[in-house]
Amino acid sequence: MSTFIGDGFCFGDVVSSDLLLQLKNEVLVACQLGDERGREGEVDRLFELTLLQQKLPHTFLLSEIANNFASKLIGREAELIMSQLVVRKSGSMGVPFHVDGRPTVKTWNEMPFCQVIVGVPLTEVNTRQSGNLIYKQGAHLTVCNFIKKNITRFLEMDKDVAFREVYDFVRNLDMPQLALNWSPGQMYAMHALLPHGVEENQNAERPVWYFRFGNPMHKGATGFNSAFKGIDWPIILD
Ligand SMILES: O=C(O)CCC(=O)C(=O)O
Repeated sequence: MSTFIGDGFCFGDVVSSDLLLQLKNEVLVACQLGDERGREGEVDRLFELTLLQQKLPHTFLLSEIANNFASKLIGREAELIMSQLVVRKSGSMGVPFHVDGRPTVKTWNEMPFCQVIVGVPLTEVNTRQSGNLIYKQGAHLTVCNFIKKNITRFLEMDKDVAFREVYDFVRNLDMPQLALNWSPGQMYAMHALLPHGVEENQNAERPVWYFRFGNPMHKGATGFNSAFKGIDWPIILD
């Protein structure tokens, strides 16, 4: 059985089938209203909840359920930084191992730090090569130690260069890996520093709502530094 602290991953409650049905209906609306952005060769769709939540009441309810789950894990009221519906189309490529930050922002100061990611799959995944989430068990602690050791140097570097170093470290980490299957509505949480990726999808479209929680006030170097000292990051302590 995985645990959030030891593994960097854990399952939570299963969302009720009534709610799941409503959520699936809202996905269709989200797909019409959302900001569709192709990534990795136009193979997936990504919709930012913040733009949509007024129009999607059940999705908003889901974000509150995810918030309760994240709050229990971090031991205080979790704050939603960002959320997305990620639909991996049939035929989509996989995503290599990475940790979560915002590699697209230009400087450390633009970077809100995400601490916990909650995922809610809307469909079943019961076989490999179906857009399964993969992760390296317990590797968030190794990544944390690597960043702690290099923090001063990283903060003085160009952000992209520092991130590349972290990403290279993450990809080359030789640690046990797990690929997940799930039932519809099976909520899960990952530590933001847990190396994870996604398998290619040769099967049905695979939608997952993601909710990212953290401290929006802890931007850039402040967030980075305090996070890894365990201040406001109760999951990892020295
Ligand atoms: O499940 C997905 O398709 C993407 C998950 C992921 O790697 C992420 O959101 O960081």
